Amino acid sequence: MALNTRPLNDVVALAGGVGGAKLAYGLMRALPDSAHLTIIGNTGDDFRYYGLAVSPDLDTVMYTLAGVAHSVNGWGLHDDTRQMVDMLRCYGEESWFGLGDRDIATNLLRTHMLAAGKPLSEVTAWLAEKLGVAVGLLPMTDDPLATRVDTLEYGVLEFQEYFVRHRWQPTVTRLWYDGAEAAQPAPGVVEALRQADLIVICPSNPVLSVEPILQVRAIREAIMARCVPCVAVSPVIGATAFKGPTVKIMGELGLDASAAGIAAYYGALIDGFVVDDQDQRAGLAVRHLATDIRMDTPEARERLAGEVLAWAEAWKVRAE
Ligand code: FO1
Repeated sequence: MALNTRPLNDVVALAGGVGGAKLAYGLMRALPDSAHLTIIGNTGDDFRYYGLAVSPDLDTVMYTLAGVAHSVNGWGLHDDTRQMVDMLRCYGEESWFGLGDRDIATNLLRTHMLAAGKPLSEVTAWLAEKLGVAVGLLPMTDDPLATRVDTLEYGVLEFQEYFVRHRWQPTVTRLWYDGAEAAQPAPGVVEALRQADLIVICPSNPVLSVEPILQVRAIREAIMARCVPCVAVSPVIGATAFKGPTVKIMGELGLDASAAGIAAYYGALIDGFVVDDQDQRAGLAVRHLATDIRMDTPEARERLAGEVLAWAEAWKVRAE
């Protein structure tokens, strides 16, 4: 039995929206220049908005890493305006999706490049490079894979309808991932996972943001086949999610949304779980690190990421 004792040169992080983007930013800042960071982003939230191909989670990560994300919302661009949406409202059209005017440029270019036959992974790499993002940002898949939500009040909803239009208030009765069986990992995703010295599951919603990534079978298999540590950072503190519906939706689906419940949800996918100090006595069955996991400032993101890296590096894990 050999223990993997490589230093952390290659780190791969699975990220959803705002919480994932914050830790991705921290990892980017905390890793030495010589290390490679690859972010695998969720595309289960992607949708068409009046023909525009919108990839909310990829853009949230990209804007955050580029330092241009909206400082309050976490998604969209800093200092953006909403004149296009206001004009849609004048026409009596749907205006519930607050796409910023400058954000339209990103989505126009994505739509244009996809229509010209380029895969999402290539488009994402191009956009990220133009914004000066120096880490790898890969969509989990170039294939269609859409999170769908069945609700008590409205029946089946597209993800953004559930999340934004109805502000995640409907009661979720079922969640599934359309297209998951056929979806292949985007080029570079499995290679990055195989090459990784550490895999991090960011503090994103386990069922809405991380599970779509894991539903790409080859991604789950690559993580299960790892011989390096895989650690997840909790998206909850006590009974509260940082942002969004993690606790509400997991409860509606009969899942335990406590730190211990989320660690159990990931099960054999993880070797360690990072929880808030408040949750250190939460009955965790997995090796864990308790620290302050709030990421309200850039410094806090970098500190948390640095602690995660130092912790994982120290225990050089898993028998092959
Ligand atoms: N989230 C909202 O809650 N309201 C919005 O109006 C909204 C607009 C939006 C526009 C572009 C974009 O990239 C993301 C946007 N988001 C908005 C965030 C996004 O829909 C969700 O946070 C994610 O899909 C869940 O991670």
